[in-house]
Amino acid sequence: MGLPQSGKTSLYNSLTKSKRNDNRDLKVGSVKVPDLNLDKISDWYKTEKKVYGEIDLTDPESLISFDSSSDFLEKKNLQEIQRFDGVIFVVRAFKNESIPHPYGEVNFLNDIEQFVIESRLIDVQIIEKRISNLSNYDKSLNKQEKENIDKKINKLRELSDLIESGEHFFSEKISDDHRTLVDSTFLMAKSPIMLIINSDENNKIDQVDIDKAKTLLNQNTKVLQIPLKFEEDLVEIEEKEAKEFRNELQIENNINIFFESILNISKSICFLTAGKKECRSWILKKGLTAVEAAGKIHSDIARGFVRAEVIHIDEIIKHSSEKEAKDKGIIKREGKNYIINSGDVINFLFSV
Ligand SMILES: Nc1nc2c(ncn2[C@@H]2O[C@H](COP(=O)(O)OP(=O)(O)O)[C@@H](O)[C@H]2O)c(=O)[nH]1
Ligand SMILES: [Mg+2]
Repeated sequence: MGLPQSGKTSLYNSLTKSKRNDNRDLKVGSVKVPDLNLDKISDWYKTEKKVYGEIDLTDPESLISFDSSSDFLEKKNLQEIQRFDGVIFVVRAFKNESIPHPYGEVNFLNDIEQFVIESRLIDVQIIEKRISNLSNYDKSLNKQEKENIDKKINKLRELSDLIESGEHFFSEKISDDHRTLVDSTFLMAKSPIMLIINSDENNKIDQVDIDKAKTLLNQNTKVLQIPLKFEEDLVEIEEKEAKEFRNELQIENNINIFFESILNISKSICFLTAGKKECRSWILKKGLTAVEAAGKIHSDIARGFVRAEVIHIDEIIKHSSEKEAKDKGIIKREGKNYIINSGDVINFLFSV
């Protein structure tokens, strides 16, 4: 999300390696998530095929442009937004006279303040929509059922007022009752947000301003400075040449850090399946179990789950072969409830 001309499409293009300039539609693209562990295990197995995990990235041109937030819930937007695991918020810090800024001046702290206000309005609208759906309840409901619905509606009203007044979603004023009511509802207030400051390639943002940005959004927000125009241009040239450019201009490759942050804010990890034929990285929510990880690969593997053979990437590559690791007995046998760790290499045994 972000103001028009902040660099959202540049970001989308540099990640999906596409050249999109059509601004009309909500666009979803798959992006391969770099995983150093996958590179390591593929080298170790001398694998024929290497498959990265993917995330969906949406460039929501028509989704939000701050001042049009009243249209926000129209069309298919609400449905679409419910799928999001997090928000990447892009602000403009680059100066360029020929690209107008919607507020007339380039001031990303101001843009963030507006974003925070708009986010609350979006939440209020989402909650209002829930309330209006609930209010249209079936007339045949009995008294008790109607009372329950009215109670829910009152709680939702309270929540909406609290969010509107700037209350933090996880503050004490908002109770677990309130939170449970919107458990499966997307709200900006509870969505993980990461901030990308789109700067000129030769202009380092002051740490003081970065700290201010963090405070405005919430101290935990991950903030990255990325010169997006530069990154977008790099997509078009060879990897080797791109590296040289980077070194010359001393611009870090923040794109890798970007993906780490994405996994982090969406509370996800990567685990691996590996063999000579194919090595593959899978993205999974933190804290999920072996059988849930199996289900991510195929429902049959989850259904017929027998056990998982698990070894951490850093352990297996100390050995000369899978057979050696097996013979030494360092590959563990785990059951359905084993909690998957980042970097686990897993072989699922199943029978259907
Ligand atoms: N000079 C300069 N122009 C940039 C920079 N980043 C983006 N732009 C340009 O700003 C315009 C807006 O970017 P775009 O990604 O389309 O913004 P969106 O409306 O948020 O999708 C594009 O023409 C970009 O090429 C930058 O760092 N420096
Ligand atoms: Mg755009």
